[in-house]
Parts: sequence; C-alpha cells; structure tokens
Amino acid sequence: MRIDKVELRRLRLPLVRPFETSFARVHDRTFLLITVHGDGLEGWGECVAEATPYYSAETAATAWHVLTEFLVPSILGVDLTSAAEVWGRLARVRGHQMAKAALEMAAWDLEARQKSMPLWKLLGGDGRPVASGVSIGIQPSLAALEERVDADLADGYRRVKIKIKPGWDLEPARHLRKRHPDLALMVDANAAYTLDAAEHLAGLDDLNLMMIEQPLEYDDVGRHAALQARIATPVCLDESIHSLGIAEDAIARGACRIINIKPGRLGGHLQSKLVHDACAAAGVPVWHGGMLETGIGRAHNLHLSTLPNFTLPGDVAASRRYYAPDLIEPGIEVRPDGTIEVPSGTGIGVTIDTDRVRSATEDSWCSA
Ligand code: NPG
Repeated sequence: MRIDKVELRRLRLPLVRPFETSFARVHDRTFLLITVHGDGLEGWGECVAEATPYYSAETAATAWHVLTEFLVPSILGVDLTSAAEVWGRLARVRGHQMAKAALEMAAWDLEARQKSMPLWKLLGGDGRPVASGVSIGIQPSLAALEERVDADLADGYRRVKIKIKPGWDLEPARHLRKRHPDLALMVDANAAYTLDAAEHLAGLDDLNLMMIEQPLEYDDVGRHAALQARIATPVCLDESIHSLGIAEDAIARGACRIINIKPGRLGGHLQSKLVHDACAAAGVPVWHGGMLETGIGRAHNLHLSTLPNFTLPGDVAASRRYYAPDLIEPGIEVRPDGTIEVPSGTGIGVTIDTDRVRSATEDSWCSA
C-alpha cells in the first residue's frame, strides 16, 4: 500500500440542536476531513479535534499544523504493508492522537477498499448490528430532559447517558430513574468534579446506574482509583485514556471498571484495538464513545464497535440527531430495536456527498 496524495479540509456544520456538556455549549462543529489516495482509490478519515481545547488539548488548528507539517510527510510515498504500520511511522511525533487517528483511520479505509472488504473484517470485528445509546446534553429543566428522553426512547435507543455537572447531577438522575425504573442509564461528568465530591457522588449509588463517566480531572488516574474505592457506581474513564499504557495502568490501579474507546482520543484503529484487547484480557467491558462525528466518522466507529469486547451500547447514534443533512447519503439510522446496521460495502461502506462536503468546507490543503 502506498499513499501518494493526501487532501485535508476544514469544515463547519451547524448542529441540529445545541449540545451542552460541563465544559461548553456548542451550536456548530468544526472538524477536519482527510482523504488519502493510493492505487486509484480513496480512504476517508474524520479528525474529531474541536475548534476549542476544552475536551482535549488538541484543536482543529493544531491537528492541521501537525498533519501538514509532520504526519502526512512521514507516510507520503512510503511503501506500507498495511494500515497497521501507519501508527509506528507517526511515532516520532508525541501526542496529537486526534491528528494521527484521522490519517491512520483513512489508511484503514483505503486498505479495506483495496482488498474489497468491509472495514470491520479488516479490523477483526464480526459486522454485527451495533447497540446504540444516546448522549443527552445538559437541559434547561427536568421537563425538557423528560421530553428528550421520551423522544429518544420512542426512536428505539437502548441506553441513555445524561451529561452532569455540579448543580445538575443527583436531581436529574433521580428524576429519570423514578420515571424509568428499568432504563439502562448512565451519567457523564466530563471531568467536572474533584475528589472532595466523593460523598456527594456516592448519592448516585442507589440509582442502579450503569456507570459514571470521567468524574474527575482528565489526567488523574490516581484520584479516580480513590473515588472508585468510595463509590459503588462503576467508574468509566474517557478523557484519561490516551494510550494503551494509561489504560493498563488505570485497570491495574482500580481507577475504573469500564473503558470508553474513542479512536480519535487513542490515535486510531490500531491503538483502539490494542486497548480493546487489553480490556478484554482484564475482564473490563468497553463501549464506543462519540465526538459528534458526521456519518464519515460514525461509520468508522460502527465498524470498530463490532469487535467482541464492545459489549455495552455505544454513543454511535444516528447521524441526523446532529446534522441535517449529514455528509453521507443515506445517513446512519437507528432501527426500532435500538441497533444500527454496519454499512455494507467496501471500506467504511458509506457514500459521501461531495457537494455537501464542498459547501461546508472553509479551508483546504493538498499534498501534491
Ligand atoms: O453521540 O457523538 C455523540 C456524542 C457523544 O456525549 C458525547 N460526546 O464527552 O463524550 C463526550 C461527548 C463529546 C462530544 C466530547 C464532542 C467532545 C466533543
């Protein structure tokens, strides 16, 4: 496999509705699309770095810089045996997982297309339909939250995650649990608490939540271990897990009982597979996170989600929850049983609407 041309685009799309987490309220999404060309075929990847450095230190601008100056030049025109080799070729650059992931994932798509197989097969998955959950941003009132949850359950979703922050945590969780005693329910704090809140967070323990996601600082495995020892609700780590080493360390220290895998945060498909395998070996279930991707990134996520240890429903909801229209046609839809079919066809298996890509593009770059 040889990549002889790389195109990069920065796009901005309005969100169907604003999305609020403990760290920001957003109305639109800035992201990069990358296209790798080789042997007359294309592979596509989506860079999930945002316009702002609030979820992660990377931004779309840092990813652009690192991709164009360092990452793309290190694989361009190089003979590669497979996409699994890309990560090693990028290793001289420290960090910048989201930038690396976009390029690496595009290479996996290209390799799958070259081999005329669906991406899930190349990744070692089984292509089964993926159980889908929704992520509901912080709402202005309990009534608004109820309304959103009802609409999502009516669409078939199997699991509800609500965003929490100090001042919006126990009350909405209790409220939902009372209305839906059997709902698969979880909360996500996006690092909004300190260990001082341990006793307060133990107030969630009698709600039978699937997990609390990333309660404490993004780079603090040790305090998560201390928190997990004090609360019964399983802790799941997201922001903290940037690498296989940190994942293994977090598991060994008892900092979490569940791990959220996002290929953007980990550096691509290969690193995600390695974390998936390490979790499986340790008996730690994983699920696939979401970063408000368009259908292109979502398609990658679906293929990866068919590896065997993805046993919990992921944030891989239908693309029209976020973008109308999406960049792919047809969009990714949830079925009445709450699962999403993995796109068939070769590579990521979706048809990209290049006119829509063009009209949302704010800047572009090409290696050749
Ligand atoms: O379905 O894509 C989705 C959204 C899932 O809540 C979601 N993502 O904290 O995991 C998160 C959150 C997020 C979105 C984080 C965008 C960063 C950027």
